[in-house]
Amino acid sequence: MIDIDYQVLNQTAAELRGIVIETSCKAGVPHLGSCLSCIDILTALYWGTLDDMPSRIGRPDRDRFILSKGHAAPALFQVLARKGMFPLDMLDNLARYGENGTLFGEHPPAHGIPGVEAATGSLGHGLPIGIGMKLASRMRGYNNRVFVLMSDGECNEGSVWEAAMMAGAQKLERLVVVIDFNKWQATGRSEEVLALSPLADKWRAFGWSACEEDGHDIKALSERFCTVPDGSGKPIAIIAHTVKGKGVSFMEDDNNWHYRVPTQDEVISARRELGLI
Ligand SMILES: Cc1ncc(C[n+]2csc(CCOP(=O)(O)OP(=O)(O)O)c2C)c(N)n1
Repeated sequence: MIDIDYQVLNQTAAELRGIVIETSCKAGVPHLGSCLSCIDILTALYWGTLDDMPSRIGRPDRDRFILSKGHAAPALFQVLARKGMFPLDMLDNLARYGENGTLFGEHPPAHGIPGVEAATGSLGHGLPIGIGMKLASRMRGYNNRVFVLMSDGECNEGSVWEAAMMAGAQKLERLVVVIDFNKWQATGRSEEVLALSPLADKWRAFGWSACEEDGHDIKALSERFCTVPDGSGKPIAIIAHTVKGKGVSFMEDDNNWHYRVPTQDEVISARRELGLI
């Protein structure tokens, strides 16, 4: 278990929120609510759980993380830069964010950004990729862990359940799915678009060990992640209950922030609420 100061991590998460909000405004990048929803999960993973980076990058037995909800890439890019995967100033040219020729688009690209393990953005593909990685590393005798962060809307994809069945059958005990369960998807409430309940029981029925956590409790998440494998011999699904837009009162649980970009005044209000100014 890593020795962690969770007060510092909560501050890290607040700073990440602030910079992601600024980026959205400057570069016109959407999916702000989606990014804010999963920042505590990313913080718990990168500062509380995963191998030291970047020293282990390139090693075949490294832990892996796949952002299957690829539209939260702006949050991942900030995390990777702060973990030393690439210089922060690579992110500076935000005016080009999303334009042809830049590495930093709305989704993670396959190549070019150190620490990005897979191109994602087409929902429903991160778990199959993670299963392939874990199967390959198990064949080679590595005890690494593979974490896949998915969204709740993504669980509407058939590919997720085909993959879930495969991982359960293969007893991939070092494979972990974290579901950012914010109860929204792009166009409405997840339960109304295509009901997911009972979500944990669905994963269990596919041969997984499943549990539910507060997706904004960095300590609880880190402690849970550090218990992988959990002794059940099964892959693990962690249903992380979250709030879309978490951290900024006028964005929380308001799905307009799936696509909306903040004004400069809204950036200032948000940063003030986050205690950054
Ligand atoms: C296969 C596929 N279909 C549609 C989209 C367009 N799309 C982007 S985000 C999104 C849904 C967002 O809701 P959810 O997946 O629950 O993630 P959240 O933003 O709420 O975390 C959709 C449909 C996509 N990226 N991939």
